[in-house]
This record gives sequence, C-alpha cells and structure tokens, in this order.
Amino acid sequence: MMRDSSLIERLDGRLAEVCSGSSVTILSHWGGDADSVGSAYVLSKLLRGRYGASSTGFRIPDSPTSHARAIMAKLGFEESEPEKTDLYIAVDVGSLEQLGEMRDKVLSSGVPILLMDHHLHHDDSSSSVIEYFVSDRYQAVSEMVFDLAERVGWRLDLSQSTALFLGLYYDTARLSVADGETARKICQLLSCGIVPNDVLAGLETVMEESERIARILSASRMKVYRMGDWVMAFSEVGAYQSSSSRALLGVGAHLALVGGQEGDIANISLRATGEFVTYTGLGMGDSLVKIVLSRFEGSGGGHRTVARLRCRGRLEEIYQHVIRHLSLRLGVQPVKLAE
Ligand SMILES: [Mn+2]
Repeated sequence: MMRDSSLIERLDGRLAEVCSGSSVTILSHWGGDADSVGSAYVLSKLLRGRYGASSTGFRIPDSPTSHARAIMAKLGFEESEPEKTDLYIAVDVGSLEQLGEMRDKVLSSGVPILLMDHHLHHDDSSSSVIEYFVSDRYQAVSEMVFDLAERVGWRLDLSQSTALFLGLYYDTARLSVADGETARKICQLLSCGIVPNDVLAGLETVMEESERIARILSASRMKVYRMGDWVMAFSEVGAYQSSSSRALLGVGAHLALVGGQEGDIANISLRATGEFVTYTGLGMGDSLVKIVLSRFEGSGGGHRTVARLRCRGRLEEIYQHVIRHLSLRLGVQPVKLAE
C-alpha cells in the first residue's frame, strides 16, 4: 500500500520529465542522517538507472556528522558534485535553513529544485524555483523512495535495501514509533538478506575523539533548570553542538540547548524529547526558534524535536531570554538546580 500514491505518481512524472540527460545534485539537510543519506543513495541509482540522468552527485551542507559518515562508508557512497548541475533534489530538508552553507548558492543559482520531505512545510512563496513533494503521511523520505521504487518496478539490491532500512530504522527512533505500514516495508527490505546485527554494529559506536570530548564538556558545563515537571539543560561548546544536545537528552534533560559562540554570533542546537513537544505544544523548529528570533537577529529552523539556529547575540542572554519565555508560556517559575 502506498501512503500517498498521488504524490508518488506526481514525483514519478516529474522525474521522468526533467531528469533525462540531466546532471542532478542531491542535497541533504546539514550534517546529514541515515534517512537523507539512505534515500539519496537509492535515489541516485534510480535517477541514473531509471530516469536517464547523465550524472548524479550528493552533497551534505556544512560537514557530515560522524553517524552520516559511517553510514556512507557502509554503503560505499561518497559526496560529489557534478561540474554543472541542471537540477537539485533536496531530500529530508525540513526548512531551507537546513541547507546551511549551501542555501544561498542553491537558491540564487536559478537551477530548479525539487524538494522531497516528510515534514510539514510552510510554503515559501519567495522561492518559486522550488517544487515541493511533501507528505507527512510518510515516516521517512526513505519510505517515499521505497514507494517510488515499487511504483516503477525497480528492484532494490542488498545495499539499496540496506540504505532504505537504515533510513526507516533511525527515523522511527529504532522502530519505536514505526507503524504497521513501516513494519511491512522493513520486513520486505530485511528479506533481501540484511542482517541487522552486521549492519548496525559499526554504526552504534562510532564517535570521534573530538566529538566525545565536546559531549563530555557540554555535560560538565551545563546549567540545569526545572520548570514544573520539565528539566532543561543549557550549555556551551565550540563544536559538535548537535551531538552534544543529543547527549544532554541522553543524560535526562527534556529540553537541551547547546550553543557555540563565534564573536557576536551564536550557533545553537535545540533539542527536546517528543514528550516535551507533545505536552507543551512547543516545537523546536517553529516555536522555540521563533522565540529566540523574536529578540535576536538571525535565522533558523528544523523539525519538531530538533532545530538549529544562528543569530547575533551572547549565548548567556539568549538562554536567559528563552528561560523567561518558557516560564511565561508554561506558567511556572524556573528553579535553577544547584551546580
Ligand atoms: Mn527524515
């Protein structure tokens, strides 16, 4: 069963129209993840093998996370960019901000952009060059690519099945939020001969020394507040802010902001548990980012439970602003936990 057959039909039709003889660059969101890498890998095979693209490339804006790098190594998939790009396909990009360093170049290139995603999008009317193929009925872009492959009768080989499996596995938080339809697709992918123990073994432990130190420093420097039932952590570290905010959730925080200060610019990773977002109605990519940008000049965006922003200001002041705002919104006084 296809979750959204009209979307897949429209996507198939469009790819058939624009890809033949074209050189296509697939773009991930910044840092990349299993879903963006997995879907891009299979999509690049489909574009060349089924839709007649003359060449394909893949770029992860900013630098790939160690997890994304490990998955690419497993698939034998590398970043590359054709000399000339006739078409961009952005996968798993929840907001244009997530194109990071590549955003301006891509948007001003005049090259058409197709955006495939499974998150809700605010229509960005300023960018008429973008055509959206978006449906939040899908649990991952990898699943959209699965449906596309099925529609066109494309046989997934073992590494392509592995790629889509990894995308679905990690985008459903290791299947914990997978529904029956995803489970059916996972079974079909696994039946190609994937051994989860082999595939996942190398992926669960990858961490570079510098990332490890950043995470440990962010934990040792964090300031913790309790607001009602919620525990919120704020910290600062020079690199790996995203990995560090994930680590702070692992430590037990419901909400974690980890920033790095570069002169008067702050780069902040915002992350919360699904529970926090559900009960407070405060999504990271929309509400929290807006709260910060209502006062500090900059840009940002992301998904429900994870977002990133870059703005002008001191981290200390930004955090105080967020804490005041959250206290008002939640109607509880913040209590700072002893350091
Ligand atoms: Mn995804």
